[in-house]
Amino acid sequence: MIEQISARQDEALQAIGNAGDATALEGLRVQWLGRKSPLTQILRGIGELPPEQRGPMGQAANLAKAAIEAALEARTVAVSSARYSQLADTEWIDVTAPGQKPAEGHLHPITTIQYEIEDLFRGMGFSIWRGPQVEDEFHNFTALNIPADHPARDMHDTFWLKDGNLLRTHTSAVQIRAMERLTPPFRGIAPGRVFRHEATDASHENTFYQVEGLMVDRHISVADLIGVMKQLLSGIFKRDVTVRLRPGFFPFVEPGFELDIRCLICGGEGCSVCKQVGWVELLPCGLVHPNVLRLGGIDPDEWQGFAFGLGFDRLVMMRYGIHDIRYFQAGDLRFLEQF
Ligand code: FA5
Repeated sequence: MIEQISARQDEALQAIGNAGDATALEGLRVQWLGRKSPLTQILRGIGELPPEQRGPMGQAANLAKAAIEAALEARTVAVSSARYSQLADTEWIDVTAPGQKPAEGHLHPITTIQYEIEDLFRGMGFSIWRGPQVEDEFHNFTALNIPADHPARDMHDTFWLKDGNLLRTHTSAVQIRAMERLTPPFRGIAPGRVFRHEATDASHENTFYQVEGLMVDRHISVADLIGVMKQLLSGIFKRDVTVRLRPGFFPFVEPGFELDIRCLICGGEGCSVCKQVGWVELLPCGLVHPNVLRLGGIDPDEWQGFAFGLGFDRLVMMRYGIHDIRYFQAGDLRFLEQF
């Protein structure tokens, strides 16, 4: 019987020594130490043996059990350390290797310049106003001193909507909304999208961006207007630019001016962007017409104002040397990824 125990023990130790993983070892533990294992059966039957055999048999069975437990323990440690060293060979990462930059989007160059302009004007105490893109005739034309039969309406080719409203042709409509809402003195800018039913070319789009500026206070003069325009252009271009001011007609300002910038694409030599004249019309402006102040509920004898309407698209073109406005909305990533 004792030889039988020893043979079983040898058999168990050999199987344990050959086990390759934790699952196999668990199976062997159940097989050799579980309730139905041969050693457990022997230990259970000891009570039925003659008394003189019980001690040696129990001792032999317990020793065999302890040897099997120790072998299982040792093999478990060996198997798991072998597994970890294998993992270290196959599943490692170099934490010092440079990461891979995920492709990420960025702001459109027109949005970037809009934010810059907003910051510049906030620094000069201007508020930022928003107005609706679908406007009514009153705010887009009539209140801006452009009556129904006025030829100035022809300058804006308008997208009319079936309900009689229109897509705003300029951000000047927001001037009127500001005057209706605010009590002077006030100053603000209104950046946004505008729409004109126009044939497109290198410098004309049918959807483009403007920023309107309006300041209403006592004793406002052309000198205030020029001062703010200079701050704006030096803040945007961060270099010397040549500008010229010439008379310009807009029914909502008097006097009205056109501020042109010497073309930064061709340096004034003449190109398709400046239509070969060397100057790009950038910034119409002027002192707010008394009629407009009146229609906005402001007394022109007490308050004066200046206003301007800057086209963003052309500004971005000048800044980055872009020779065709149509790139902005073409959705071509090869263009957009350059910013
Ligand atoms: C106006 O829209 C006036 N509301 C501006 C104004 C405001 C004058 C306040 C006086 C006082 P104009 O139509 O010239 O003006 O347009 C203003 C600017 O928008 C232009 O100088 C130009 O930079 C830009 N712009 C005009 N039409 C287009 C177009 N089709 N595509 C791209 N930019 C344009």
